[in-house]
Amino acid sequence: MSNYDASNIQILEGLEAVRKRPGMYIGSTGARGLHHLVWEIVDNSIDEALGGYATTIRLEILPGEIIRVTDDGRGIPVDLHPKTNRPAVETILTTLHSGGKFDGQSYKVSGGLHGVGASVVNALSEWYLVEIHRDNKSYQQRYERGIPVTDVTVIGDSDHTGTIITFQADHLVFTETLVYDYEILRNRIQQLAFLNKGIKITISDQRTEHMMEQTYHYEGGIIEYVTFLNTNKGRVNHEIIYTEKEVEGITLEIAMQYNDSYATNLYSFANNIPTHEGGMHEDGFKMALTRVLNKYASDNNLLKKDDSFLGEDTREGLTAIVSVKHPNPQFEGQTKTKLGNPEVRQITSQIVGEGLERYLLENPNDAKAIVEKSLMAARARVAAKKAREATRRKSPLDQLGFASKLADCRSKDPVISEIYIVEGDSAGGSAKQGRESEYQAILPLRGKVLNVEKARLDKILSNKEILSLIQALGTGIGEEFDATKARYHKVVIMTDADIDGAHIRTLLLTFFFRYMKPLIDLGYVFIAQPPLYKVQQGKRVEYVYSDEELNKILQEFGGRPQIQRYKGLGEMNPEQLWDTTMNPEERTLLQVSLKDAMDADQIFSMLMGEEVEPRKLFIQENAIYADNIDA
Ligand code: 0RA
Repeated sequence: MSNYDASNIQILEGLEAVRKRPGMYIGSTGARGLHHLVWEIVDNSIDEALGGYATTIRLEILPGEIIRVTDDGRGIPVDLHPKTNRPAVETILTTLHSGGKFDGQSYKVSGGLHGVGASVVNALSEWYLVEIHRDNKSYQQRYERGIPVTDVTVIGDSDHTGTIITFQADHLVFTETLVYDYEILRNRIQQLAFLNKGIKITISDQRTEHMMEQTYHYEGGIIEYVTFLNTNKGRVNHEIIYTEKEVEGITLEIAMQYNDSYATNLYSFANNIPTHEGGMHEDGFKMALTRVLNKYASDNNLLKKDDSFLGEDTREGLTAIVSVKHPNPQFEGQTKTKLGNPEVRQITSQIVGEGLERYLLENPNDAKAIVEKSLMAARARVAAKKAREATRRKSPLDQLGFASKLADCRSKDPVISEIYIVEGDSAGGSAKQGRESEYQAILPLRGKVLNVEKARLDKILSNKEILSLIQALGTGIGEEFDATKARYHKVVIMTDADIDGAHIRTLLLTFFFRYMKPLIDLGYVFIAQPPLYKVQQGKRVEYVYSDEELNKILQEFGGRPQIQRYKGLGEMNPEQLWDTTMNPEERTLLQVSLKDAMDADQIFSMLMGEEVEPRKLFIQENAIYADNIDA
C-alpha cells in the first residue's frame, strides 16, 4: 500500500484489535467462533435478499476447509468512497462495523448477536477473496489477514450481478480446529430458509469424493417450519395459524399449530437469532394466547363459571414460531438471547391477538378442538393438584422402596462433581472400578428396561431406574424441578456405539429436554465419547475414535498391528475405560446443546408416534448404520 494516511493507520489499528482479541468479536476461537465466521458472511447475503435484491444464496465448503458464499444481489459497490478515497468494498472489508447500518440506508436485519460484519471475518482469515459482479464487469480483490494485497481489479465482463466471498480461516487464530461441521452448517441454513421465506439457500460440501448438497427454499416460511416440527405428530387444528404484520418498522410473524402431545415447542427469534431466553416477543405472544382463548371459551360458554385457563393450559401440545425483525434489537439476559425492547410486548400481543381472534372466527371446528385441548390441560392440572394434596409427601420419589444402584462420589461440591449414566451393569461395574471416586458418581441403567420402542415417555417417569436418576440428580421433577439443587454440574451419558446405545441416548436426551430443560440450558449435560478401536503393535497402544482416524493410524503404524473393535463399553476393563473415556485429561465430552435435544425429541416422537410409515423408514435407514457398527 502506498500512502499511509490517517485513515490507513486507523484501519490497521482496527484489524490489529480484532486479531489481538478475536473472542471479543466472535465469541470464541474454538469451533463455535469458527462457524461464526460463516454466519457473518451468510448474514450479509441474507440481508441483501431481505432487501429484495437477492433471491439465491450458495454456501460451499471447499477442500481444505475453505468457505465460499455466493449471492445474486447487487454486488458490493466498488466506486471510490469519498472519505477514504478507496473503493467502497475495500472500506467495508477493512473497517469495523458495529452491526447496525451496513450501507447507510437499510438496517441490518440478519445477525445481531455479534453482528460484527465482514471486516472481522477478513481480519481473522489467512486469506480472503471478494469477487463482485456489477455494471457488466467482474472485479476481484485479495486480502491476507485483513490487509489488501491487490487493488480492486477488473477481471472480465459479466452479464449478472452478485457477490462471491471465499476465505480460509487463519490457523494462527483458530488453534483448536479449522474443520467445519456439515451438520451444524446445514441445520442453521435450513433454519434460515424457514425464517426468511422465498430465499433459496443451497449448502454444498465438496471436501470429500461423495459431495453433499442440499437446497432449502420455503415459500411458506415459518408455516412450513411448523409443519416440519409437527411431522409425525397428530394435528389438533388442521389449518396452521399464521399472522404477519409490520408496525413502526418492526415486522412480526407467527405460525402455530397444536398437536396431540403434551409438550410445548415454542421457538422465538429476533432478527433470525434464536432467543432461547425469550423476551418481550414471547411474553406478548403468551399474553395474547391466554387472553384470546379465555375470551373465546367464555363467550361460547365453554368454561364453567369462574373458571379460566392459565397460560400453561393454552400451551400444551403447542408448536409455535415467533419471529420478529427489529431495526434496533436489545439482547439481554445471561446468554444475550432475550429480547428486551419493551414496545415489542404490546405490539406482539396486539398482532397475535387480532390474528388469533380472526382464525377462531373463521375456523370454528379448529377453534373447538383447540379450546378442548386447553380444557383437558386445565382439568389435568386441577386433578393433578388434588391428587398431590391427597397423597401429600407421597411423590413417586418418596416411595423409592428399592436400593438405588448409584455409586455416589465423595465430594458434595456440585461444581466439580460428575455423574456418569452408564448403559448396562457390566459397563457400570467397570466404570465404578475405573472412576475417580472423589468427584465421579456412577449410575448404571439397564438397557432393556429403557427400550425406547416399548416405553412411552409418561411410563418412563414411573420407571425405577429413571426415578433413581431423578433422585441422584437432586433436582426434583415437574413443578418441583429446581436446577440450582443439581448435585452434579456434569451429567454424562455413556452408552454403547450401537443402535441400542443410540436409542437409550435418544430417550435420555428427550427426557432431559422435556423434563429438565434448564440442565441443558446451563450446559450440564454431556455425551461421553468412548473409543471404537484399540490398535496395538508391540508396546505401542492407540485408542481410535472414528473410522477415519483408524485409517490414518494404520498407515502410521505400518506392519500388522492388532485391531480390537469395541462392541460395547463392557468390553473395556476399568483402566481402559478411565484412560479413554473418563479421565478429564484425556477424554472428549460432547456438550449437549438445545438443538441436539430438540433433534432427539423429534426422533423420539417419530419412534413413538402413531404413524407407522416414518418409523419403518427410520429403522430401514438406520439399518445401514447398524451394519457398519457390527461389521
Ligand atoms: C453496500 C451497499 C450495497 C450493497 C451491499 C453493500 C452488499 C453487500 C453484500 C455482502 C454480501 N452480499 C452483498 N450484497 C450487497 C448497495 C449497492 C447499490 O446501491 O447498488
